[in-house]
Amino acid sequence: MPSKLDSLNRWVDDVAKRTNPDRIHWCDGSDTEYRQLVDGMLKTGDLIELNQQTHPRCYLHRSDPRDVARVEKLTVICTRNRDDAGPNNNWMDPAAAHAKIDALFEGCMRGRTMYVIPYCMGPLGSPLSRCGVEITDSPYVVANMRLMTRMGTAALERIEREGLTQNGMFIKALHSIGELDPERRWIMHFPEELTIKSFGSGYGGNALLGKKCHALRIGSWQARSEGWLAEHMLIVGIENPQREIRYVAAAFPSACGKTNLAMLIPPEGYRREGWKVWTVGDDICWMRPGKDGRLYAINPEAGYFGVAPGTSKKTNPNALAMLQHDTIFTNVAVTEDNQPWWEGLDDRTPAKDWQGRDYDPANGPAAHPNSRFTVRANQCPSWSPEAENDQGVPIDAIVFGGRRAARVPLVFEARDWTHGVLVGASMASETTAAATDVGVAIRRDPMAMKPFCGYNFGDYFAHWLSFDQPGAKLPMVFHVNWFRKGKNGKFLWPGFGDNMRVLEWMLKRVTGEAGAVETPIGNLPRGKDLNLEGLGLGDGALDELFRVDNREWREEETAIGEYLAGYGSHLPGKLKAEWQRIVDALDAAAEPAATPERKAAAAS
Ligand code: OXD
Ligand code: MN
Repeated sequence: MPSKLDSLNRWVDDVAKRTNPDRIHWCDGSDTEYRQLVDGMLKTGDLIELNQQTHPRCYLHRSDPRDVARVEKLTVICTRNRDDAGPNNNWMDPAAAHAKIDALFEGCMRGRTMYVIPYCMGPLGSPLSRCGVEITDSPYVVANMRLMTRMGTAALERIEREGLTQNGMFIKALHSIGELDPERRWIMHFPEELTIKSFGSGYGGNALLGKKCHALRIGSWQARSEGWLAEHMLIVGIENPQREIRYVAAAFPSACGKTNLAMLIPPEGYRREGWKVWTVGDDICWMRPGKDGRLYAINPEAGYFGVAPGTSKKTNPNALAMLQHDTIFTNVAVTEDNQPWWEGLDDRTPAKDWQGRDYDPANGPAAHPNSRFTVRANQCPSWSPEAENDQGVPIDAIVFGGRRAARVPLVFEARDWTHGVLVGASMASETTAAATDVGVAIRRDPMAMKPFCGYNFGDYFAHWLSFDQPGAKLPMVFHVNWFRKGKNGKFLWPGFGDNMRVLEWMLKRVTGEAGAVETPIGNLPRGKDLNLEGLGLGDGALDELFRVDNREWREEETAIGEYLAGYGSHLPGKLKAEWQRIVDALDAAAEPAATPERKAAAAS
């Protein structure tokens, strides 16, 4: 038998009996194996070679056009008790769900190879890491898992060690692309059984099961029972001119700039002074309290599965640099000389669109709006070696944010942890192309976890609140909105590298070096608190960026209150009381707009 662990062998056997593959391949994670997989896919057309002079070992995958993003309506949490999944999730009874999806798996791998992928989420030696085994019939998934996780023999050894010695249990993650038929597609999670079953999609989070399914949905469930947090957050280290590095974790919904913030290059003046940014992770963060009361975080992933459109020399030069070699692109366009191309990259005209058709603007964007790159994390020039630290990195600030054209100021600070949890729970954002079926303009997306929390959000908020223990040294909590627009419909804030100015303020709040003014919704920087040198923002833009309109916010809080009430008896009383405190403060605020403090302070 290929593994020392009977339970693993038995599961692989059972799956093979059901799915009937021609061959079973246990993945070792070696370079040779990767090369063979790529060669095989080049032969079948699953991969297309890109220009090897400009982009060595870079390939393009064109997905089925009906399979281009996560599908939230087919994503299900299956728990014995419906209430445990909560109103934030689609729910199915586990027995009914197994029956439904097992019928689809019946004989589905006939003529195919079944790949067994042992993987570890997080550094191989870290006590914070967790392991799983994905079984799939897609070599594209195997190649992506190799870039995105620590996969192969070393992971299997850890799984065997844990399985044989402790009650350590690996996640069983079963996947088949089936026929890629959207009518025969499900992404099912059984957190009580540490099991995932996904059928009918080969795309991203639907198919690379270590990512959203394991590291977030099942991860959040495990995290609650074990006293940690599994979050949809980037992790970034900010080094100041004194060579001190402080770490920030930030939760933004999909396709709202987590990758760009994680790889930010500070503005010229900052670089001259010695500021540097270190990338630990761009999408997922697992955090747990250390002995000293601080939260320590690891990035469970080993690669980036990032959105390509919009990535350019201006928006994210680090990402562009890392995408020049050893990258798998999915659903991007290509230029005449076969280089990968997407909207926002540069002003070249592509030759073929994401479906391989001759480019015709009448067909829409050349690259699919949710086209992606998959690349090993350490290819990023700003990659932090601390990403391999078994103990994780200490987090000083947690940032929540959304894409909001109106109402929400550039940045504000929560007054304490409880308020911070409310700020996270109240998050909302305009929807993006990362999920195809959401269909609303602005949706509530608590902690950016709406599509990813594996249990009832009411219980999740309670879990967050529970970290506020005597002796805890919790991070400060902030909210940002890079996307506020002026009357002319243009973004007010330049974003990207200039977001460093906001990060600097946050970290100086942590150390007590920067000031702020209190408002009913939280503490805001005044003009003098933020380094805006060289930005050339007019007073009008500045005022609008920081404007807090109490009447608008009263409306916002009403909507938040209604949303939170949807969690009924699961909603923690403490969170409700905190919401009431903000509402009372807004009602008590005399003037309709709260900018006068800012103006007065800026003038002084
Ligand atoms: C992602 C997502 O792919 O959030 O990271 O959709
Ligand atoms: Mn994500």
